[in-house]
Amino acid sequence: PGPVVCIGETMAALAPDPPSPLVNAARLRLSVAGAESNVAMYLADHGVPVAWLSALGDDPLGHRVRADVAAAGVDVSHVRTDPGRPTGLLVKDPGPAGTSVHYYRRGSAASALGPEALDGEPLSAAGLLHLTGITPALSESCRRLVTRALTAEPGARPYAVSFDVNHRAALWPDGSAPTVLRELADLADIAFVGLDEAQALWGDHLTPADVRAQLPGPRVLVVKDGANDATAFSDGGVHSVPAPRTEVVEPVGAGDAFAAGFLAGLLRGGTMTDALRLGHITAASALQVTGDHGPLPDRREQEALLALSAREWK
Ligand code: KDG
Repeated sequence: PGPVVCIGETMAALAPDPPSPLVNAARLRLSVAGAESNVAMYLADHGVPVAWLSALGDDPLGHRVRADVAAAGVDVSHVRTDPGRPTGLLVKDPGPAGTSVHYYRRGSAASALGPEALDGEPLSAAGLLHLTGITPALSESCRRLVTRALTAEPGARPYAVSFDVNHRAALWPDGSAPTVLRELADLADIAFVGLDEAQALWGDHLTPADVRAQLPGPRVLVVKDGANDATAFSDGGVHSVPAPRTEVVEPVGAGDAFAAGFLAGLLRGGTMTDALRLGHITAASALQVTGDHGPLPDRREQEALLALSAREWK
């Protein structure tokens, strides 16, 4: 199969350092935040050839985003520079009840992406396209991009599409998220959703099996339940793997890391159990750092973890 292509917006991110409510903060740390480029960076860590396709402003924050994603081994040669629009910005506000996120992304360069991003390179050579439920919330043209990728006629789409629901409540003020995200996720070949996310969107008491009943379309559906299990539903049946116990420094980015590990496992030709384990191993790398992107265990350590018996893994 050809390389993986991840499409979506990546923003510059500012966070008080040390963590404190923004109103009292004196210093901010600059980093880079974007669900799809996180997936791309972790895929690159796993040795999977991967391109990130997006648009950035012709501004210093855009140059920083491009450089950071490229430094992780991701092909950024198809990222467009839009001189008329800024790079999006995310500002974190840590508080006693958790960290809230403030977006400054309306009218950003990436929000002007549209379905034409799917024409020509790099999609013409791709084996897998990874999208998330963030993109359809960004603008009308971004929604058309995701809809076109997922509804292409058989044969018009030589690549599989993977879709992580990634519900960001702040981006859906009109309340349409439950309907739109369910319809889009159901069209994907591979879909990811957190159980808490599915419950917030589609019903308080859903079990993973109920989520599968809501989303019968994807060939592979992964329902993640945080520190508990991740369950994959596929033609081959239902496979659950518990999350290893991990010290949690900051959870942001762990969902993206999980998706990358799972996809890398499938692309290596592993079993569903191998793919779920690699998802958990990759997520643990994100949980142990304050940023979105932490270092993976080396390949030998990964192989040793994949080789454990089910009882040893627990
Ligand atoms: O998955 C982590 C992302 O949520 C974060 O990096 C920022 O992409 C982001 C968003 O739109 O919230």
